Amino acid sequence: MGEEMQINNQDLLNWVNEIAALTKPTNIHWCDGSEEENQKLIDMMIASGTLKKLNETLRPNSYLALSNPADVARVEDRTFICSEKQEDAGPTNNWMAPAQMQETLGKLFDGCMQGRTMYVIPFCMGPLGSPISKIGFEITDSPYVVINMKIMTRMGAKVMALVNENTEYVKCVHSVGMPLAAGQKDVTWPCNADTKYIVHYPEQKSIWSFGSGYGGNALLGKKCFALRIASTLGREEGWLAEHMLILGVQNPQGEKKYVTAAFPSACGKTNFAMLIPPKEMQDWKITTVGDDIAWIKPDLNGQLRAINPEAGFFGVAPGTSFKTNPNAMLTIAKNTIFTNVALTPEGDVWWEGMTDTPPAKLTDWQGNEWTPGCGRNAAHPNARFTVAASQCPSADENMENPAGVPVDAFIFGGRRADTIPLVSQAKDWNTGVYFASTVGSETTAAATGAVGVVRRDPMAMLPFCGYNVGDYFKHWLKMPNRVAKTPEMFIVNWFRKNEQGKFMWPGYGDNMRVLKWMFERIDGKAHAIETELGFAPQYKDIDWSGLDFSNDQFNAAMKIDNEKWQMEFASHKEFFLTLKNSLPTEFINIQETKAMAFRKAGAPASPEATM
Ligand code: TSX
Ligand code: MN
Repeated sequence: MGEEMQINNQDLLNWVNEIAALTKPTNIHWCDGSEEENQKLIDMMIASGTLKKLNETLRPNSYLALSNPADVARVEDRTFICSEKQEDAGPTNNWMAPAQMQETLGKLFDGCMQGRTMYVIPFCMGPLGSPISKIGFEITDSPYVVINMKIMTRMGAKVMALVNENTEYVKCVHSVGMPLAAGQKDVTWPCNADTKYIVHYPEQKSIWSFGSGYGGNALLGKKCFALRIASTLGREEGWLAEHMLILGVQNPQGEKKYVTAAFPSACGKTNFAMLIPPKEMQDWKITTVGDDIAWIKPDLNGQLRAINPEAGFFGVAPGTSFKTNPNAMLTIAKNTIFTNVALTPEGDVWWEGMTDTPPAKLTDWQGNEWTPGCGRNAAHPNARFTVAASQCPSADENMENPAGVPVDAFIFGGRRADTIPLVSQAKDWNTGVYFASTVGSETTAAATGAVGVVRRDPMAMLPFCGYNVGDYFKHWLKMPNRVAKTPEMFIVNWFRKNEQGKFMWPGYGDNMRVLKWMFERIDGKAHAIETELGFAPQYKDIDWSGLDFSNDQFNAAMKIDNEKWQMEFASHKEFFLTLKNSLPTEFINIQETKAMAFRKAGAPASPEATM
């Protein structure tokens, strides 16, 4: 196995030895990424009870892991950006001085891998050999992390072969934070129930994670590297690391464009990335490059090009069905790791929203017997599937292209019951960036207790920007200096509701109609009217074939309500105040100008207004 791999980097060897000396594992294993290695780890985890093999006929080569109930999601309040200066972490990140954090972590990591094997995972974010890709090494004491990293990244000997004495790489250290004393029996999901730290050192380009084995806390290539550290690298090197899906749109003439789209959580990013056009628009085709993260860089001609740094999908299972996302259901038909979903008596998986009628009997995500109406969730709401992107029926032909795909448009959206119209196109780059910085979703009871409060999530990056968010906005505003032509910018809202509380827009596959208008706008072919928010389609500008959607319904979904927008701009100002003095002056100007325009247009007649 790993013994045959060449390690041509002294700094790497020194670092691995240093971490081993600190964490004191029983064994060290260099991962080669081979099938044999993967199978050995799976067999070991089946024997230990961490994994259960699913029914080979119903769900070939697939496995179920159930986590500790105290370890089910990312821990944002335990996530830190440890830059030398607090100002560089900005007003939206937790910060601690690097020296102080190192002292804290030094104690926690001392001996934390005792009784365990330390795995060294060479991995590449992005296609091998791409000028946009980056290499990382994750040291972990979790075999579950290793088999997930094999799916989510390019991993093992093929990455090691690219490493020489000069290779730069991101150092990632992960421990579940539960050492085993001699003879102590392990648990099926080791973690540290009391202490968790997700720590980023943006100046050292290193990541330390302690106490959790779940998702973004433990698969350090994803949110920690590909967003928090990469956003910092992007700012230094002149590119963008974004929380965006990437999809291809092909028209009936075979012309193709690529768009990237940022949405906060629970807006259906994976569904949008795998969209199937309505029956009557089957001559349009949507293909998937990525569902979560995009690295976007100008090429030598000044064309922005995007890669998906990930090789797999780590998707939320609940809500995924043959109705909401057939491509995802087909993707996870085999070779998939499921975490915290329910188990059927036949040895298949189930989760809320997968079928209209639940099975009569299940084992729930905590391993307990479950029947419909028992009052508990069968699957945890944040239950996940881990699966190779290459298995997706809508996988784009350029998914593995080291050159990436050209970006023709950026889409930004949130989940808003009112105010935000179905679609608008920004008039210029700066107003597009402004609107992107103010997107957000209304809170649901589950998240905060307060219902209907807008939680702003700039570019869907609030939990993922590795530096000062004001500097991040300024970086976006500078992009026109780096590219030959800036992509078009669109703001969408699939989630507007009418007075009866019903969604106004059918969403899902019908979003193709909006994408078609965008496609033709990019070509300068589609008609639009000018509004206070930019450009907007009229009813006649949208393809309605096969959908019963009236002019009145459309106008309601598109309505720009003057009073609501006065409140909206006031709320932008409030949000900007929380970002303190890091905000670009461009935003303040846009806020003031737009707020004034809506006040003038909507103000009741008054002596002042008539002067
Ligand atoms: O993913 C969604 N998208 C994007 C799809 C390409 N969802 C699910 C969000 C939760 C993850 C949506 N939900 C979308 C959407 O466009 N729109 C809605 C709201 C909606 C929900 C149900 C219906 C219509 C709209 N219709 C019926 O229930 C029949
Ligand atoms: Mn995400």
